[in-house]
Amino acid sequence: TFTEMTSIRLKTRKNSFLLFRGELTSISEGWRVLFVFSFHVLVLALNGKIKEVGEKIFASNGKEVDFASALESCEEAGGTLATPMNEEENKAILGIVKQYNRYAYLGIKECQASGQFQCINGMPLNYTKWRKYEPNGKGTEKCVEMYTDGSWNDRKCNLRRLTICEF
Ligand SMILES: [Ca+2]
Repeated sequence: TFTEMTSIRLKTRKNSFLLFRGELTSISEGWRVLFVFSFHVLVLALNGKIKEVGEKIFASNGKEVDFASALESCEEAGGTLATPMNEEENKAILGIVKQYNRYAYLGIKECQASGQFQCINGMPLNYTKWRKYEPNGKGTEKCVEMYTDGSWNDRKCNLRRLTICEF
């Protein structure tokens, strides 16, 4: 038998998704059961404010809040803060930033001491899009915002920035 954590997304109708998260376990040959731990309906009828890239969906609730609140609202919805892992994902997030014309916090934070930035899930940053001369906070700017040209800036975490989640 095997068990893996998974999430299954069903697109129900235009701009609406059902998101199941749980444990996929094989019970006998050819049969698997999904034990669902969480279930969310993402009803995002927002006229193109959802972007699908590969396995990810990016979406905004349009709210501007500090980093901790943005992360919390994404997690409550069954996702996390948008974290671009490549140019294509960065462009998709940028599309939302441009629609709202607001800077957005990304799911990236500076480590406690090292001056290194990493994804909020602890994964290393293999893709970055720093604006010239950034990051420049030298430990005083622990969060990362996306500008309206798609480039990144390390920034304090207590500002109000557009919430963009990934699912
Ligand atoms: Ca900076």
